Amino acid sequence: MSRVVPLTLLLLLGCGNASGVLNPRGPIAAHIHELWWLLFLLALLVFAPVLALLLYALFHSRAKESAPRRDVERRLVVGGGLVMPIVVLSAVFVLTIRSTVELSKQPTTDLTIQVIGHQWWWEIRYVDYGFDTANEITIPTEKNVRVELQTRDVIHSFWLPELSGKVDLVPGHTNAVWLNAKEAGVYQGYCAEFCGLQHALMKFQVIALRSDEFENWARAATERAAAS
Ligand SMILES: [Cu+2]
Repeated sequence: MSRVVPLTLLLLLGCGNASGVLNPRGPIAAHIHELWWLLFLLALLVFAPVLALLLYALFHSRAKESAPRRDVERRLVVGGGLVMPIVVLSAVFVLTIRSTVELSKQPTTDLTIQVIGHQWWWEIRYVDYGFDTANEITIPTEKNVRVELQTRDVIHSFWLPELSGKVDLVPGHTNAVWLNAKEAGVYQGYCAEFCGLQHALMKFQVIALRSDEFENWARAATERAAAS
């Protein structure tokens, strides 16, 4: 018991970064959240019977060989070893393909932002306005924001759990992810690919502002950039 409490606390602390996955605040994250629950339930469908059989085997001594027993064993092998994997893996395959198709659809773009990964920070370029920031991405709510992802050194991964899935930044290649925040607020983002000694510190924030507030902010930032 003395070890259970610290271990449980350690596991819960490990969930800190992933909390946003279970709290989606945009359409892409909501879709991933739904897929996560479906896969979890399918995994439970396999795990629960296996655990039940394991407990049964632990607490019941081996019975003598008999024709009815062999019949039960045959049914277990065919049902658990053939039918169930086919049903579960087919369901996982269909769900995965459905999500891949859904998430690869490209919505109309209201705003384009370039994000460039560096060891160990994020360069943000507002190409529609002509100014840059670092480690902080400001977006308008209820708009489709296309984020173009590049890297200047190694592979990084852009992960904003409450709004989108993970997308890698690959040298010599441009990937893209769409953000659409339903509510104004601050969303925490992470690099999800080990990229060197300070990888764990490579975080960023997305600040979602109402459209009119975003336009005021962008105008002021453009003026500051022009004056400097
Ligand atoms: Cu990293």
